[in-house]
Amino acid sequence: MSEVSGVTRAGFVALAGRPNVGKSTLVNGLVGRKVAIVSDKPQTTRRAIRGVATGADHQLVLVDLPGVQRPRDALTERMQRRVESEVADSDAVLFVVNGVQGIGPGDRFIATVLRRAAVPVVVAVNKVDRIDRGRTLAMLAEAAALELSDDVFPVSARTGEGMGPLREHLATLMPEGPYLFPAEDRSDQSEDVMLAELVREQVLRRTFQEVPHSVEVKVDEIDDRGEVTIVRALVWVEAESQKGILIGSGGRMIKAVGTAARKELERELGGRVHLDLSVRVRRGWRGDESLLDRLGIE
Ligand SMILES: Nc1nc2c(ncn2[C@@H]2O[C@H](COP(=O)(O)OP(=O)(O)OP(=O)(O)O)[C@@H](O)[C@H]2O)c(=O)[nH]1
Ligand SMILES: [Mg+2]
Repeated sequence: MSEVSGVTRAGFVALAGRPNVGKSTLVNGLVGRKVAIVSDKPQTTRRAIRGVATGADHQLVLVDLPGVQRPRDALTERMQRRVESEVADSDAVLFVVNGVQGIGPGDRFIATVLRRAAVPVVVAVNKVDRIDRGRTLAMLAEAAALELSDDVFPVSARTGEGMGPLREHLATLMPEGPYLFPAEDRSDQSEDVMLAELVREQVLRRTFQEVPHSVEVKVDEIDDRGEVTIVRALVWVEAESQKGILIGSGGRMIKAVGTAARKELERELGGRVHLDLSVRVRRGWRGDESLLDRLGIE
């Protein structure tokens, strides 16, 4: 073991921020591999996913969280409760703001919650690849004016700019101690949930308005037959009309989702995949507490 001589630090970093600011993209960047799905639709992340980033002398367990917003149903209520409990249990919070949009009331609300939590906060001003230097400096000043933290980092989760210094700094905030996960681990997600999320990501890319929020994917079967792995997944929607949209005229939409998702599954599993998708209407699944339990959204 290389750690015998030196001190190691390990702990939990919870990612907080409004929907769509780039929390999941940042987690993937820090981990160095895709562990969380990403989309341009708010509320992409529904579960608290742990991504593990292990360095020479530190391990960050990054807790990717749903974006903070006003709850609308049992699903979003659970998501918000989870954010608060994960923040309270973490060793540091990475508060992510969107450099393109500036700091708004939603960010100020989150800042109030984080102040109460009494956990050290680091602020990341993300998406600096989309803004010029003057605007970046103005954003850093706005973030510092929240008076949450003296540690404000400009980053681009997309290009990787600024990620090294951010990571080094987060590592200094972790308590001394042994690693919490094996160094080769990247995520705590079960395989069936990861595969279902990769299918949902492809649905999110192709749908609009209420449809992305109404879709959940559940993988029912993963059958490894050697030369090919057969994956069967159910795509739930909340209404017949949404089912029509997802299937598309002549089945074109579901075929496009299936083809793109199969490629992602093949990358993830490292081999050939046969993906079988069925679309089902399941009215009100977002309000069904026992179903949310079974889906592991808690
Ligand atoms: N230009 C640019 N886009 C980014 C960057 N980081 C994330 N994005 C984009 O921002 C959108 C949202 O990214 P996500 O990582 O899904 O955001 P999130 O904060 O996890 O969103 P929720 O899970 O909905 O709370 C996606 O379209 C990303 O590609 C960045 O550094 N630069
Ligand atoms: Mg996310």
